[in-house]
Amino acid sequence: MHAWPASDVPALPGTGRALRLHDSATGGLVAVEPGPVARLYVCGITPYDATHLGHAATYNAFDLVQRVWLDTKHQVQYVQNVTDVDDPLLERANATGDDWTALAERETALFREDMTALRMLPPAHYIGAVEAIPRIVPLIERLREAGAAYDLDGDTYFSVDCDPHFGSVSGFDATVMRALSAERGGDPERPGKKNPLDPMLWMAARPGEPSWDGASLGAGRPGWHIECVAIALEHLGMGFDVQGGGSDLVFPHHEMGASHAQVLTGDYPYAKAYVHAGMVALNGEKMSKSKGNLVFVSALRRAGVDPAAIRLALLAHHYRSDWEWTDAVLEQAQERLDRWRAAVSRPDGPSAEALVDEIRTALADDLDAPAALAAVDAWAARQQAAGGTDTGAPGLVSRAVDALLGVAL
Ligand code: 5CA
Ligand code: ZN
Repeated sequence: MHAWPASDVPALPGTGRALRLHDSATGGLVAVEPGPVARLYVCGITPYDATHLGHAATYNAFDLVQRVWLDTKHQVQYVQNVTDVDDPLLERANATGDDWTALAERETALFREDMTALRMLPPAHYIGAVEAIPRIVPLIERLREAGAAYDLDGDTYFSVDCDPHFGSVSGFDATVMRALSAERGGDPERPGKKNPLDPMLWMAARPGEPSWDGASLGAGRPGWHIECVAIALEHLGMGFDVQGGGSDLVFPHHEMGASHAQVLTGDYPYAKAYVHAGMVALNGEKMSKSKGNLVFVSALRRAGVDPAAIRLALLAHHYRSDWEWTDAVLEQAQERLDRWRAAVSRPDGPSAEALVDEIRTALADDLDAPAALAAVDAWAARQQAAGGTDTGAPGLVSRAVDALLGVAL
Protein backbone atom coordinates (compact mmCIF):
# COMPACT_ATOMS: atom_id res chain seq x y z
CA MET A 1 0.00 0.00 0.00
CA HIS A 2 1.16 3.54 -0.40
CA ALA A 3 1.50 5.64 2.74
CA TRP A 4 1.09 9.41 2.72
CA PRO A 5 3.37 12.33 1.85
CA ALA A 6 6.04 13.43 4.32
CA SER A 7 6.14 17.00 5.54
CA ASP A 8 9.59 18.60 5.64
CA VAL A 9 11.62 18.20 8.82
CA PRO A 10 13.88 21.24 9.19
CA ALA A 11 17.43 20.56 10.39
CA LEU A 12 18.30 22.23 13.69
CA PRO A 13 21.60 23.59 14.99
CA GLY A 14 23.28 21.81 17.90
CA THR A 15 22.87 18.16 18.78
CA GLY A 16 19.84 16.09 19.59
CA ARG A 17 19.51 14.12 22.82
CA ALA A 18 19.40 10.36 23.20
CA LEU A 19 15.94 9.01 23.86
CA ARG A 20 14.72 7.19 26.95
CA LEU A 21 11.30 5.54 26.81
CA HIS A 22 9.06 3.66 29.20
CA ASP A 23 9.14 -0.03 28.33
CA SER A 24 6.08 -2.06 29.33
CA ALA A 25 8.14 -5.28 29.53
CA THR A 26 10.53 -4.00 32.19
CA GLY A 27 8.07 -1.51 33.67
CA GLY A 28 10.64 1.29 33.69
CA LEU A 29 12.56 3.72 31.54
CA VAL A 30 15.07 2.24 29.12
CA ALA A 31 17.75 3.93 27.05
CA VAL A 32 16.77 3.37 23.43
CA GLU A 33 20.07 2.81 21.66
CA PRO A 34 19.41 2.21 18.00
CA GLY A 35 22.09 1.47 15.45
CA PRO A 36 22.54 3.85 12.51
CA VAL A 37 19.10 2.75 11.34
CA ALA A 38 16.49 2.97 14.09
CA ARG A 39 13.72 0.40 13.67
CA LEU A 40 10.13 1.17 14.66
CA TYR A 41 6.94 -0.85 14.24
CA VAL A 42 3.65 0.82 15.13
CA CYS A 43 0.39 -1.07 14.94
CA GLY A 44 -1.91 0.55 12.40
CA ILE A 45 -5.65 1.00 12.23
CA THR A 46 -8.42 -1.47 11.58
CA PRO A 47 -10.11 0.64 8.91
CA TYR A 48 -13.80 0.28 9.60
CA ASP A 49 -14.37 3.79 10.89
CA ALA A 50 -12.67 7.17 10.65
CA THR A 51 -9.57 8.19 12.63
CA HIS A 52 -10.58 9.40 16.07
CA LEU A 53 -8.63 11.49 18.54
CA GLY A 54 -7.49 8.36 20.40
CA HIS A 55 -5.81 6.97 17.29
CA ALA A 56 -4.32 10.37 16.53
CA ALA A 57 -2.89 10.63 20.07
CA THR A 58 -1.20 7.23 19.75
CA TYR A 59 0.29 8.02 16.32
CA ASN A 60 1.39 11.40 17.65
CA ALA A 61 3.47 9.68 20.35
CA PHE A 62 5.35 7.55 17.83
CA ASP A 63 5.76 10.46 15.46
CA LEU A 64 7.68 12.14 18.28
CA VAL A 65 9.89 9.05 18.58
CA GLN A 66 10.71 9.38 14.91
CA ARG A 67 11.40 13.09 15.22
CA VAL A 68 13.79 12.60 18.16
CA TRP A 69 15.65 9.94 16.20
CA LEU A 70 15.92 12.16 13.12
CA ASP A 71 17.22 14.94 15.36
CA THR A 72 19.92 12.58 16.67
CA LYS A 73 20.89 11.87 13.05
CA HIS A 74 19.52 8.36 12.82
CA GLN A 75 17.90 7.00 9.74
CA VAL A 76 14.50 5.62 10.65
CA GLN A 77 12.97 2.45 9.29
CA TYR A 78 9.33 2.87 10.28
CA VAL A 79 6.77 0.19 9.49
CA GLN A 80 3.03 0.31 10.04
CA ASN A 81 0.28 -2.13 9.10
CA VAL A 82 -3.38 -1.82 8.20
CA THR A 83 -5.61 -4.60 9.55
CA ASP A 84 -7.69 -4.61 6.39
CA VAL A 85 -9.36 -7.94 7.08
CA ASP A 86 -10.57 -8.86 10.57
CA ASP A 87 -13.79 -9.63 12.47
CA PRO A 88 -14.77 -6.05 13.37
CA LEU A 89 -14.28 -4.83 9.79
CA LEU A 90 -16.35 -7.68 8.34
CA GLU A 91 -19.04 -7.21 11.00
CA ARG A 92 -19.32 -3.49 10.23
CA ALA A 93 -19.47 -4.11 6.48
CA ASN A 94 -22.19 -6.71 7.05
CA ALA A 95 -24.20 -4.40 9.28
CA THR A 96 -24.14 -1.50 6.81
CA GLY A 97 -24.35 -3.59 3.63
CA ASP A 98 -21.01 -2.13 2.50
CA ASP A 99 -18.49 -4.10 0.51
CA TRP A 100 -15.73 -4.84 3.06
CA THR A 101 -12.89 -3.97 0.67
CA ALA A 102 -14.53 -0.66 -0.27
CA LEU A 103 -15.03 0.16 3.42
CA ALA A 104 -11.38 -0.60 4.22
CA GLU A 105 -10.10 1.40 1.25
CA ARG A 106 -12.31 4.39 2.06
CA GLU A 107 -11.31 4.55 5.71
CA THR A 108 -7.64 3.97 4.97
CA ALA A 109 -7.73 6.84 2.47
CA LEU A 110 -9.29 9.08 5.11
CA PHE A 111 -6.65 8.01 7.64
CA ARG A 112 -3.91 9.02 5.19
CA GLU A 113 -5.53 12.44 4.79
CA ASP A 114 -5.80 12.87 8.56
CA MET A 115 -2.18 11.85 9.11
CA THR A 116 -1.02 14.24 6.39
CA ALA A 117 -3.02 17.12 7.84
CA LEU A 118 -1.58 16.42 11.30
CA ARG A 119 1.97 16.31 9.87
CA MET A 120 2.62 12.77 11.08
CA LEU A 121 5.68 11.42 9.26
CA PRO A 122 4.72 8.42 7.11
CA PRO A 123 6.07 4.89 7.52
CA ALA A 124 8.59 3.68 4.93
CA HIS A 125 6.49 0.52 4.61
CA TYR A 126 2.72 0.68 4.95
CA ILE A 127 1.43 -2.86 4.61
CA GLY A 128 -2.08 -4.31 4.60
CA ALA A 129 -2.91 -7.66 6.17
CA VAL A 130 -4.35 -8.87 2.87
CA GLU A 131 -1.20 -8.11 0.92
CA ALA A 132 0.87 -9.82 3.65
CA ILE A 133 -1.00 -13.16 3.38
CA PRO A 134 1.66 -14.76 1.11
CA ARG A 135 4.22 -14.03 3.87
CA ILE A 136 1.92 -15.05 6.73
CA VAL A 137 1.05 -18.55 5.49
CA PRO A 138 4.63 -19.94 5.42
CA LEU A 139 5.26 -18.59 8.94
CA ILE A 140 2.24 -20.48 10.27
CA GLU A 141 3.35 -23.61 8.43
CA ARG A 142 6.76 -23.29 10.08
CA LEU A 143 5.16 -22.93 13.52
CA ARG A 144 3.19 -26.08 12.84
CA GLU A 145 6.26 -28.00 11.73
CA ALA A 146 7.98 -26.88 14.93
CA GLY A 147 5.09 -28.28 16.97
CA ALA A 148 4.05 -24.81 18.16
CA ALA A 149 0.73 -24.74 16.28
CA TYR A 150 -2.18 -27.18 16.18
CA ASP A 151 -5.42 -27.75 14.36
CA LEU A 152 -8.82 -27.36 15.98
CA ASP A 153 -11.74 -28.16 13.67
CA GLY A 154 -9.83 -26.73 10.71
CA ASP A 155 -8.65 -23.57 12.49
CA THR A 156 -4.97 -23.28 13.42
CA TYR A 157 -3.94 -22.15 16.91
CA PHE A 158 -0.62 -21.08 18.42
CA SER A 159 0.49 -22.87 21.55
CA VAL A 160 1.62 -20.22 24.04
CA ASP A 161 3.24 -22.88 26.21
CA CYS A 162 5.93 -23.31 23.52
CA ASP A 163 7.42 -19.91 24.37
CA PRO A 164 9.48 -19.89 27.58
CA HIS A 165 9.25 -16.09 27.53
CA PHE A 166 5.46 -15.98 27.25
CA GLY A 167 4.20 -13.31 29.65
CA SER A 168 7.34 -11.20 29.53
CA VAL A 169 5.77 -8.30 27.63
CA SER A 170 2.76 -7.68 29.86
CA GLY A 171 3.83 -9.39 33.07
CA PHE A 172 0.12 -10.14 33.66
CA ASP A 173 -1.02 -13.22 35.57
CA ALA A 174 -3.18 -15.93 34.01
CA THR A 175 -6.46 -14.54 35.38
CA VAL A 176 -5.89 -11.08 33.97
CA MET A 177 -4.69 -12.55 30.68
CA ARG A 178 -7.79 -14.66 30.39
CA ALA A 179 -10.11 -11.73 30.99
CA LEU A 180 -8.28 -9.52 28.50
CA SER A 181 -8.16 -12.28 25.93
CA ALA A 182 -11.96 -12.61 26.07
CA GLU A 183 -12.36 -8.84 25.83
CA ARG A 184 -9.91 -8.28 22.98
CA GLY A 185 -10.61 -10.75 20.20
CA GLY A 186 -9.51 -14.04 21.84
CA ASP A 187 -11.69 -17.09 22.53
CA PRO A 188 -10.55 -18.52 25.91
CA GLU A 189 -13.85 -20.39 26.33
CA ARG A 190 -13.57 -22.40 23.12
CA PRO A 191 -13.41 -26.13 24.01
CA GLY A 192 -10.52 -28.21 22.73
CA LYS A 193 -7.73 -25.65 23.05
CA LYS A 194 -4.48 -26.73 24.69
CA ASN A 195 -4.32 -23.51 26.68
CA PRO A 196 -7.36 -21.19 26.87
CA LEU A 197 -5.07 -18.27 25.99
CA ASP A 198 -3.85 -19.79 22.71
CA PRO A 199 -4.61 -17.33 19.90
CA MET A 200 -5.75 -18.20 16.41
CA LEU A 201 -3.15 -18.10 13.66
CA TRP A 202 -5.37 -19.06 10.72
CA MET A 203 -9.15 -19.15 10.63
CA ALA A 204 -10.63 -21.69 8.23
CA ALA A 205 -12.98 -20.17 5.64
CA ARG A 206 -16.47 -19.40 7.01
CA PRO A 207 -19.51 -19.20 4.72
CA GLY A 208 -20.08 -15.68 3.43
CA GLU A 209 -16.63 -14.48 4.53
CA PRO A 210 -13.61 -13.73 2.36
CA SER A 211 -10.88 -16.36 2.32
CA TRP A 212 -7.51 -16.97 0.74
CA ASP A 213 -5.48 -19.98 -0.29
CA GLY A 214 -3.57 -21.06 2.80
CA ALA A 215 -1.57 -23.90 1.14
CA SER A 216 -1.39 -26.73 3.69
CA LEU A 217 -3.54 -24.69 6.11
CA GLY A 218 -6.53 -24.79 3.76
CA ALA A 219 -8.58 -21.80 2.65
CA GLY A 220 -9.04 -19.15 5.32
CA ARG A 221 -7.77 -15.85 6.69
CA PRO A 222 -4.99 -14.82 9.05
CA GLY A 223 -5.24 -14.21 12.78
CA TRP A 224 -4.48 -10.74 14.06
CA HIS A 225 -1.14 -11.16 15.86
CA ILE A 226 0.66 -13.14 13.14
CA GLU A 227 -0.23 -10.36 10.69
CA CYS A 228 1.94 -7.82 12.51
CA VAL A 229 4.72 -10.37 13.10
CA ALA A 230 4.97 -11.27 9.41
CA ILE A 231 5.16 -7.60 8.45
CA ALA A 232 7.64 -6.66 11.20
CA LEU A 233 9.96 -9.62 10.57
CA GLU A 234 10.02 -8.96 6.85
CA HIS A 235 10.85 -5.27 7.10
CA LEU A 236 12.63 -4.96 10.45
CA GLY A 237 13.83 -8.38 11.64
CA MET A 238 14.17 -9.55 15.23
CA GLY A 239 15.35 -7.26 18.01
CA PHE A 240 13.99 -4.07 16.49
CA ASP A 241 14.07 -0.97 18.64
CA VAL A 242 10.47 -0.08 19.45
CA GLN A 243 7.14 -1.87 19.16
CA GLY A 244 4.48 0.77 19.59
CA GLY A 245 0.74 1.03 20.04
CA GLY A 246 -1.93 2.01 22.51
CA SER A 247 -2.03 0.42 25.97
CA ASP A 248 -4.96 -1.76 24.89
CA LEU A 249 -2.48 -3.68 22.73
CA VAL A 250 -0.16 -4.79 25.56
CA PHE A 251 -2.15 -7.97 25.97
CA PRO A 252 -2.91 -10.04 24.02
CA HIS A 253 -1.62 -8.39 20.85
CA HIS A 254 1.97 -7.49 21.66
CA GLU A 255 2.44 -10.42 24.04
CA MET A 256 1.30 -12.89 21.38
CA GLY A 257 3.26 -11.17 18.62
CA ALA A 258 6.47 -11.42 20.64
CA SER A 259 5.78 -15.10 21.38
CA HIS A 260 5.05 -15.98 17.75
CA ALA A 261 8.28 -14.34 16.61
CA GLN A 262 10.42 -15.77 19.42
CA VAL A 263 9.25 -19.33 18.76
CA LEU A 264 9.64 -18.86 14.99
CA THR A 265 13.20 -17.58 15.14
CA GLY A 266 14.49 -19.05 18.41
CA ASP A 267 15.71 -15.55 19.11
CA TYR A 268 14.83 -13.16 21.96
CA PRO A 269 13.60 -10.47 22.29
CA TYR A 270 11.24 -9.59 19.48
CA ALA A 271 11.52 -5.88 20.27
CA LYS A 272 13.94 -4.07 22.57
CA ALA A 273 11.21 -1.85 23.98
CA TYR A 274 7.41 -2.13 24.06
CA VAL A 275 6.01 1.35 24.26
CA HIS A 276 2.36 2.08 24.92
CA ALA A 277 0.28 5.22 24.74
CA GLY A 278 -2.53 5.90 27.20
CA MET A 279 -6.19 5.85 26.23
CA VAL A 280 -8.11 8.95 25.25
CA ALA A 281 -11.63 9.05 26.62
CA LEU A 282 -14.79 10.95 25.77
CA ASN A 283 -17.57 11.44 28.32
CA GLY A 284 -15.73 9.30 30.86
CA GLU A 285 -15.20 6.25 28.65
CA LYS A 286 -12.35 5.13 26.38
CA MET A 287 -12.98 6.44 22.88
CA SER A 288 -13.66 3.34 20.83
CA LYS A 289 -15.27 2.39 17.59
CA SER A 290 -17.23 -0.34 19.31
CA LYS A 291 -18.74 2.08 21.86
CA GLY A 292 -19.25 4.82 19.29
CA ASN A 293 -18.18 7.69 21.60
CA LEU A 294 -15.88 9.24 19.05
CA VAL A 295 -14.54 12.58 17.91
CA PHE A 296 -13.14 12.21 14.41
CA VAL A 297 -10.11 14.13 13.18
CA SER A 298 -11.79 14.49 9.79
CA ALA A 299 -14.96 15.94 11.35
CA LEU A 300 -12.93 18.57 13.21
CA ARG A 301 -11.07 19.42 10.00
CA ARG A 302 -14.36 19.74 8.10
CA ALA A 303 -15.62 22.06 10.82
CA GLY A 304 -12.64 24.31 10.06
CA VAL A 305 -10.42 23.43 13.03
CA ASP A 306 -6.75 24.03 12.25
CA PRO A 307 -4.92 20.64 12.28
CA ALA A 308 -2.04 22.38 14.10
CA ALA A 309 -4.45 23.10 16.97
CA ILE A 310 -5.53 19.44 17.04
CA ARG A 311 -1.88 18.45 17.20
CA LEU A 312 -1.19 20.88 20.05
CA ALA A 313 -4.19 19.46 21.92
CA LEU A 314 -2.63 15.99 21.67
CA LEU A 315 0.81 17.27 22.66
CA ALA A 316 -0.58 18.93 25.79
CA HIS A 317 -0.95 15.46 27.36
CA HIS A 318 1.84 13.10 28.27
CA TYR A 319 1.55 10.16 25.89
CA ARG A 320 1.41 7.60 28.70
CA SER A 321 -1.44 9.21 30.60
CA ASP A 322 -5.09 8.41 30.03
CA TRP A 323 -6.94 11.63 29.38
CA GLU A 324 -10.29 13.02 28.39
CA TRP A 325 -11.03 14.93 25.18
CA THR A 326 -13.19 18.01 25.84
CA ASP A 327 -14.01 21.20 23.96
CA ALA A 328 -11.86 23.08 26.48
CA VAL A 329 -8.79 21.00 25.51
CA LEU A 330 -9.20 22.14 21.91
CA GLU A 331 -9.92 25.77 22.87
CA GLN A 332 -6.75 25.93 24.96
CA ALA A 333 -4.74 24.45 22.11
CA GLN A 334 -6.11 27.00 19.64
CA GLU A 335 -5.33 29.80 22.06
CA ARG A 336 -1.75 28.49 22.48
CA LEU A 337 -1.34 28.23 18.69
CA ASP A 338 -2.45 31.86 18.27
CA ARG A 339 0.00 32.98 20.98
CA TRP A 340 2.90 31.09 19.42
CA ARG A 341 2.11 32.34 15.93
CA ALA A 342 2.00 35.92 17.15
CA ALA A 343 5.35 35.44 18.91
CA VAL A 344 7.18 34.02 15.88
CA SER A 345 5.73 36.59 13.49
CA ARG A 346 7.78 39.37 15.13
CA PRO A 347 11.06 40.33 13.37
CA ASP A 348 13.19 39.56 16.43
CA GLY A 349 12.92 38.14 19.94
CA PRO A 350 14.75 36.67 22.92
CA SER A 351 17.43 34.23 21.79
CA ALA A 352 16.17 30.69 21.43
CA GLU A 353 19.17 28.30 21.53
CA ALA A 354 18.37 27.39 25.13
CA LEU A 355 14.73 26.78 24.19
CA VAL A 356 15.74 24.32 21.48
CA ASP A 357 17.75 22.43 24.07
CA GLU A 358 14.83 22.47 26.51
CA ILE A 359 12.50 20.97 23.88
CA ARG A 360 15.10 18.31 23.07
CA THR A 361 15.64 17.48 26.72
CA ALA A 362 11.91 17.21 27.40
CA LEU A 363 11.24 14.90 24.47
CA ALA A 364 14.28 12.72 25.16
CA ASP A 365 12.89 12.15 28.66
CA ASP A 366 10.13 9.68 27.71
CA LEU A 367 8.54 12.14 25.25
CA ASP A 368 7.56 14.77 27.79
CA ALA A 369 5.66 16.90 25.27
CA PRO A 370 3.82 18.95 27.96
CA ALA A 371 7.23 20.09 29.28
CA ALA A 372 8.26 20.98 25.71
CA LEU A 373 5.09 23.07 25.28
CA ALA A 374 5.74 24.81 28.60
CA ALA A 375 9.23 25.75 27.41
CA VAL A 376 7.84 27.30 24.21
CA ASP A 377 5.13 29.05 26.26
CA ALA A 378 7.85 30.59 28.43
CA TRP A 379 9.76 31.85 25.39
CA ALA A 380 6.57 33.33 23.90
CA ALA A 381 5.79 35.01 27.23
CA ARG A 382 9.28 36.57 27.33
CA GLN A 383 8.79 37.70 23.75
CA GLN A 384 5.51 39.38 24.66
CA ALA A 385 6.76 40.93 27.89
CA ALA A 386 10.14 42.27 26.83
CA GLY A 387 10.80 41.35 23.20
CA GLY A 388 14.44 40.79 22.27
CA THR A 389 17.05 41.64 19.70
CA ASP A 390 17.88 38.26 18.19
CA THR A 391 16.64 38.43 14.61
CA GLY A 392 17.24 34.70 14.13
CA ALA A 393 15.13 33.67 17.12
CA PRO A 394 11.57 33.66 15.70
CA GLY A 395 12.70 31.56 12.72
CA LEU A 396 14.62 29.16 14.95
CA VAL A 397 11.58 28.68 17.20
CA SER A 398 9.38 27.97 14.16
CA ARG A 399 11.83 25.42 12.83
CA ALA A 400 12.26 23.72 16.20
CA VAL A 401 8.50 23.49 16.80
CA ASP A 402 8.09 22.08 13.31
CA ALA A 403 11.02 19.62 13.43
CA LEU A 404 10.50 18.31 16.95
CA LEU A 405 6.76 18.70 17.55
CA GLY A 406 5.35 18.51 14.02
CA VAL A 407 3.50 21.81 14.35
CA ALA A 408 3.74 24.35 11.52
CA LEU A 409 3.52 27.87 12.91
N1 5CA B 1 -5.23 -2.86 13.77
C1 5CA B 1 -5.01 -3.01 15.18
C2 5CA B 1 -3.55 -2.99 15.54
S1 5CA B 1 -2.61 -4.14 14.61
C3 5CA B 1 -5.75 -1.95 16.00
O1 5CA B 1 -5.65 -1.99 17.20
N2 5CA B 1 -6.45 -1.06 15.30
S2 5CA B 1 -7.32 0.11 15.98
O2 5CA B 1 -7.86 0.86 14.86
O3 5CA B 1 -8.26 -0.44 16.88
O4 5CA B 1 -6.36 1.01 16.79
C4 5CA B 1 -5.27 1.66 16.17
C5 5CA B 1 -4.32 2.21 17.24
O5 5CA B 1 -5.00 3.21 18.00
C6 5CA B 1 -3.86 1.15 18.24
O6 5CA B 1 -2.49 1.41 18.59
C7 5CA B 1 -4.74 1.40 19.44
O7 5CA B 1 -4.09 1.02 20.64
C8 5CA B 1 -4.92 2.90 19.39
N3 5CA B 1 -6.16 3.36 20.04
C9 5CA B 1 -7.42 2.88 19.85
N4 5CA B 1 -8.31 3.54 20.64
C10 5CA B 1 -7.59 4.46 21.34
C11 5CA B 1 -7.91 5.46 22.33
N5 5CA B 1 -9.16 5.66 22.74
N6 5CA B 1 -6.91 6.23 22.83
C12 5CA B 1 -5.62 6.05 22.40
N7 5CA B 1 -5.26 5.14 21.48
C13 5CA B 1 -6.22 4.35 20.95
ZN1 ZN C 1 -0.58 -4.86 15.41
